[in-house]
Amino acid sequence: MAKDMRSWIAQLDEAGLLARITKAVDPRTQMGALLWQARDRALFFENLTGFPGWRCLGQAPGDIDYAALAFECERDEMVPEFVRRSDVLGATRMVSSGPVKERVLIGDAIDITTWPIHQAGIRDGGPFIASGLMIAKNPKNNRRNMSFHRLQLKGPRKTGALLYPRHNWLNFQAYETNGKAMPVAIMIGHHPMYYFAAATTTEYGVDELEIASSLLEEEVELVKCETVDIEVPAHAEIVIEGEILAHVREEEGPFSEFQDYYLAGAGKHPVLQISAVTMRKDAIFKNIQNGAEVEGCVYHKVPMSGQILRRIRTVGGYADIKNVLVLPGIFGVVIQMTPRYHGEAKNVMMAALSGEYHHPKVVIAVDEDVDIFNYADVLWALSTRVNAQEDVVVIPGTKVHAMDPACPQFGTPGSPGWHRVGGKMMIDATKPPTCDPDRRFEFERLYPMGGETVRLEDYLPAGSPPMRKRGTVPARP
Ligand SMILES: Cc1cc2nc3c(=O)[nH]c(=O)nc-3n(C[C@H](O)[C@H](O)[C@H](O)COP(=O)(O)O)c2cc1C
Ligand SMILES: [Mn+2]
Repeated sequence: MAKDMRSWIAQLDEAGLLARITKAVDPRTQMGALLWQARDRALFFENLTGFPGWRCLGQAPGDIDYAALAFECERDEMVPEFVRRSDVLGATRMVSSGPVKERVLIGDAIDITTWPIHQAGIRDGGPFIASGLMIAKNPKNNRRNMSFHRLQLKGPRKTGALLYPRHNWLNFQAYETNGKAMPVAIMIGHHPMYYFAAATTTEYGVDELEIASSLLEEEVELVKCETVDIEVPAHAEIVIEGEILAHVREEEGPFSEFQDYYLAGAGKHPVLQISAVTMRKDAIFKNIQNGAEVEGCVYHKVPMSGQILRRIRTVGGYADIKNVLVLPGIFGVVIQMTPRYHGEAKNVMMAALSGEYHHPKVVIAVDEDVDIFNYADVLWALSTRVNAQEDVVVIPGTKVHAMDPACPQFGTPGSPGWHRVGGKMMIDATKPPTCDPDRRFEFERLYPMGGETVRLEDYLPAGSPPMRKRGTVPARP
């Protein structure tokens, strides 16, 4: 059976990570706050004020701590597991029909203003679909690309579309320079592996549906669209078909974005005109709350960490990289590694700062004895293992993410020249390398006497509350 959003809901439920909300919730005024607060479980809304018959899923996963459930591994293993699964592209297969074709709506039968699209943040320019995975083709070779593009609700068959200058923007440029609209299909609601795949940036021309297949470890079944020449997953909840109009730009934004800010990116953006909708007869809507540490960012953190891990482990032919974790707001990256030579950590960090993604501008290398999922531990390494005059390097005048408000902007959002320029920083907070064992030994972390056998729980009075995690004894290095 194909893995889809319903099998994922069942998996979350079984793991005790799904809360069913039967009390009435207004997506336009209340859902954003509820999703924001649900950091350690997914929410399944069954009663939506103003949207009878609809159900919605959000924060699924809302935190990196339980995103690993989708990969069926431990949290610390998730990024290496992403790399292992996506090392070889998977496959897609055409099928004649599927659940996403249970209802077919064409033209004026469509009214997306009746969908439970939520308003995420107080300054958002209205409700946005943040869960839409847009599939478009390069008209020169017909290769597919799938990526997230926020869609601002603008009418029954119309939305805005923010195409950040990456692959679908390149595709759109290929159509628009010839005066043509870009046909697109947008999928809403599927297994989270589609979301991790859509947030993966790799070489232009690689089909993210094949990445989804490799992450799912099964073939992805596709069906033909009704009004555009595009193939879409047969087991999605909803598919929107339409076109991004040529030479049309309209005010779009602001929107709750990945850095936890609203304004960067707002401006004049392309417009989607909808021609068809296909969906399951009891379709479940997918709402994504975006921000520095909510569901939207989880989808970025795993593939970005994975793509960086894949890239840096080949620096110098081999580097001993243990793990990578992108920080909240996703402009920062922590690399966990065992440096073998003087200067090796800097070589690795340079590679991490200039990969496929535009976001990384601060990279911190720490040693294998630092818990990169514990920001306090990372800051401890930063403050006890850094000699700032040699371990901190700033590279000025690099191209940074166009939605990084800390750096000056060139061009305007929605125009071909849109970008920002600023500094990138690397901080070597590793211990001296293994080739210098005496110096390295000076940084051995202290370990409590008796720590291998003595446990405080066994000495506390019966019925005492459990110790908080910070007090547990780490494994002996
Ligand atoms: C929740 C979420 C929302 C996103 N919104 C947008 C968006 O509005 N516009 C955009 O161009 N990219 C957006 N992205 C980023 C892209 O999907 C992502 O960087 C992807 O790797 C780009 O695909 P590409 O490399 O094929 O161009 C979003 C990502 C996530 C996780
Ligand atoms: Mn792509």
